[in-house]
Amino acid sequence: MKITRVEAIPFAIPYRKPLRFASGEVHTAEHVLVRVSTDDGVVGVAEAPPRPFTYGETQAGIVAVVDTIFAPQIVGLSLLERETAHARLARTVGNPAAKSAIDMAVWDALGRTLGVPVTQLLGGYTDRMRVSHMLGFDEPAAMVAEAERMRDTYGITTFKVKVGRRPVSLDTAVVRALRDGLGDAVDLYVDGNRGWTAAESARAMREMADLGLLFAEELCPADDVLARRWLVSRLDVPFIADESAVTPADVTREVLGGSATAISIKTARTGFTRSQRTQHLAEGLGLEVVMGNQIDGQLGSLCTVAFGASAQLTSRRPGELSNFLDMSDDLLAEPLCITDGELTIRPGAGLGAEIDPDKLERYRRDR
Ligand code: MUC
Ligand code: MG
Repeated sequence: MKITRVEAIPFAIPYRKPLRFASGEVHTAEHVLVRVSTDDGVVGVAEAPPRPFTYGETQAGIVAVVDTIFAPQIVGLSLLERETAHARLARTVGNPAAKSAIDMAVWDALGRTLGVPVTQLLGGYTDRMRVSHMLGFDEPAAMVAEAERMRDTYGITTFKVKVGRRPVSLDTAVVRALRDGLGDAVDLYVDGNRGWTAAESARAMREMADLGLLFAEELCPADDVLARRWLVSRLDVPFIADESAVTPADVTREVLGGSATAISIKTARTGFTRSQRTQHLAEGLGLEVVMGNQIDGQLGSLCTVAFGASAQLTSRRPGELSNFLDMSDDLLAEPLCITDGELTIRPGAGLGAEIDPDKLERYRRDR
């Protein structure tokens, strides 16, 4: 069970359709595959999606930090020394996606070594999650058409609508068109990626008060401390902290400070080890949790569902598990399938994921 090698392999797969939101846009999945090998010949895998507009990481930066700082700190540890691995990675500030991919690849390697699914090691609550699909910026008719396609093809009935544009009516018109077009049989919530001010957010939420939204997420910057507390105190739906609450300490600060009332857990930025700390904190604080999407590929989505399905709190709400559908291809040998609005975990050992060697050869960018 001794870790002998940690590799970071950059790859690039184009999106069929770019995803646009208030803090950025994504045209190509320029991610990093992390592989952790052991002296038993086991290889654990996970995926790091760089999000420079949220955490400052880039593809080249992730490869560099894994190769030069993290790999030397991890090689030689046992797969059972995960807290030691976590403490060593934590000596370096930032780099959440790089650290998380290593953490999840270690868990995957442990599951493969023991012959059990990671989701069972984490808690084993259920084997599936309902799926929520994230709708990026477009014209109202195009966003309604995409939601209808997701509903009719995959049975998805929960949608997170990206908002945060100016004037706010651009987005409120979309949400109204979705409610009018899809009716009350779907659940809708909005995510502003910090695009509006608190006052614009309050106005937009007033304009949408009759649309039965489930949640509002990160509508305005958390750094506007008093304005955000003011906003959250006026809302009658839970306000999800996403990019403002990456670490468990951030969650404590945001929630006890009155600037969030629910949280998004993203395995792409807190791995399994830290996501579990955040989950336990949320349970203690009595918070709603949504398993979020860091615009993950299939491997990242598999990590999200493995974690989300492992506990009651994290599997209660639909998880954001479907944006890999917008990619033109992926690395997994057997693609993920969303059926009747649900994604199930893979039954095999670890994450149950096999990387297709031909696809990796085709998309890797280090040769
Ligand atoms: C989300 O929930 O915000 C878009 C930007 C980012 O950091 O994550 C995605 C999805
Ligand atoms: Mg968000």
